Amino acid sequence: MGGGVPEMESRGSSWPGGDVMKMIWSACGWLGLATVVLFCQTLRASGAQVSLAWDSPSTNVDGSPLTDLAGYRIYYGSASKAYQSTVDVGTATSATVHGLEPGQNLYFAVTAYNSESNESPFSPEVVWNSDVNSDGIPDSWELANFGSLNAPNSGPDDDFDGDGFSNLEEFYAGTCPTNSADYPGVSAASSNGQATVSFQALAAAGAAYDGYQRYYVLERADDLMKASWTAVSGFDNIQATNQILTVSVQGTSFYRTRLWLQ
Ligand SMILES: [Ca+2]
Ligand SMILES: [Ca+2]
Ligand SMILES: [Ca+2]
Repeated sequence: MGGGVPEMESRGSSWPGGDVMKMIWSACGWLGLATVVLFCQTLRASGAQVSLAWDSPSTNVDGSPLTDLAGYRIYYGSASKAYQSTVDVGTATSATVHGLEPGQNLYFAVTAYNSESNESPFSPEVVWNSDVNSDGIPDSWELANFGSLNAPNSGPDDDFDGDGFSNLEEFYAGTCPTNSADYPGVSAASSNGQATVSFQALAAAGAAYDGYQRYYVLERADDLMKASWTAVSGFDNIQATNQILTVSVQGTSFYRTRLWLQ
């Protein structure tokens, strides 16, 4: 009956995994700041590879210095927060994962562990939108719309359906690249003497947009020759949820939308 045994039992029964909790909250405080980033992806013969980097935690939850950090583990898989693979990278704060398959998005998170093998919870998740042919368009979008990654006229600068918008622009806009009647734009209407301009803010939906939201700004110019476009008040930085946005028009003016993913 050594003196240390009751102490261990006591800690175990009153606060299971007490040291784990310290690591948990420490990691939340440091890895919780979206500090895990994908910083490059490249293509190799064996498939794609993805590099990740993260900041190291430096304190415990109680504010004391974290002095027994022993390493990190990368977790990843094809479904969010259901990771099938693990890589122990030691104390390195960056790592590269190889051999990824085209068309399959992968979700990554990192944990930290200490010298007692206590492990933090997962960091915020980052998504790798598979782009093994490095054309700037997620492979899942290419496969869904063109059937393969190298179909004729499926490149980012091509305009497969001839609607005036490139495939890359249609990816950003969320319109169909194989339907010439579906393209980004605004429409004008008039009712009871009041002219309006409207457009639909298409939500970023589907695997190709994992981790991204689509935003819009509606801009107006009174004189196209001067090309001085300004955002319409109340129609800037609009997060898209498939809502239809309408603005009343006074006099002669010109409208356009700009959109982006972030
Ligand atoms: Ca691609
Ligand atoms: Ca097009
Ligand atoms: Ca189209």
